[in-house]
Amino acid sequence: MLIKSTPNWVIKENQATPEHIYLNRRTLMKGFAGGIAATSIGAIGGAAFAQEGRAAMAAVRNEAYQLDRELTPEDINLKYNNFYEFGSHKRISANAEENLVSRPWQVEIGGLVNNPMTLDVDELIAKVGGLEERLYRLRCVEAWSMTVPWIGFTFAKLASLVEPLGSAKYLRMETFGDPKMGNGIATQPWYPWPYVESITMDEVANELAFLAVGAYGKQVSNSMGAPIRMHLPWKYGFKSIKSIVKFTFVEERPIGFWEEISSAREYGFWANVNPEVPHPRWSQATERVLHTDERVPTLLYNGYAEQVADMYAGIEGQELFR
Ligand SMILES: Nc1nc2c(c(=O)[nH]1)N[C@H]1C(S)=C(S)[C@@H](COP(=O)(O)O)O[C@H]1N2
Ligand SMILES: [Mo]
Repeated sequence: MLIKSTPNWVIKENQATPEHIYLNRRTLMKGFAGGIAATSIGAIGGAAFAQEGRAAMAAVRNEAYQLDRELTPEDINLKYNNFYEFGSHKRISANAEENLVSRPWQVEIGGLVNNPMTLDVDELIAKVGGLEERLYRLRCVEAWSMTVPWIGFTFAKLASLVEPLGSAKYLRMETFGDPKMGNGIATQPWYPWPYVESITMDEVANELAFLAVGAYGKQVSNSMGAPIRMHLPWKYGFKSIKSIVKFTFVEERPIGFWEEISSAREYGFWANVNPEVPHPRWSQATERVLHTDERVPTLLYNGYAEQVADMYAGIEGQELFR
């Protein structure tokens, strides 16, 4: 089989560069118009595209997913992060940019499935076929929020590739655990590395459950969890594990990274957003919108009740909101 060196979802630079900047640069290159020095041509090109060296990604926006607020500027999403593998503070961006080697990247999908596979992330993307863009809200358990234009595919598509068996009850996900790549792993040995998260098979099948491989029209940045991370917009952000290396369909409920750290007292398995259920140390009634600094009311299931509430009917006795 012929393997194309450039996957067909990577669009060419001239298609990705905003039109006015592309034309402008071409004009400049042709005629050196207006006495602009050659060095500034490079600067214009650099600013227009691939300032972080990430390839552009083409995807059709799925209009079913609308936001009730503005899109968070890209720069804020790139530079305000939780990614403990690179340190336990929000400014891990430069460290992740420098040290996370997100390609080539092997992804293992196995456990209780008919068709286990280990493949390169770009091969996986090609295999699922058809990326879409979705605008999603993200609500961190720390009571701040942002919105993200993710590019990716549903968990359901991943599941249909490997065909889970009837005995599978949960999907377990794992982040890379190499301390040479994430120095926070070495400097914070008291944490239960690698980062693990999991969801139920109902949640795997839910239309909202999304695996992101891009954001803002490009490959997802290292700081945001390159090359592949999950996003479950109705749950607190800690569920949405980054830089995934392994998906395993299992029978027993796995214990998540934060669940283990807090002995399930502060961060539980379900972690569904609910303004009426406070965290043991703070209220969840409102959230700070990152780029405007506004405080707005938090919504049940982060505003996605219509798509997800059904999954929790009959298990209200469990700690669904922590
Ligand atoms: N591997 C890994 N995944 C992770 C985290 C982490 O520390 N390590 N932090 C989580 C938390 S608490 C949040 S709020 C989101 C933050 O995603 P963002 O930095 O893209 O906003 O990632 C989640 N996924
Ligand atoms: Mo978070």
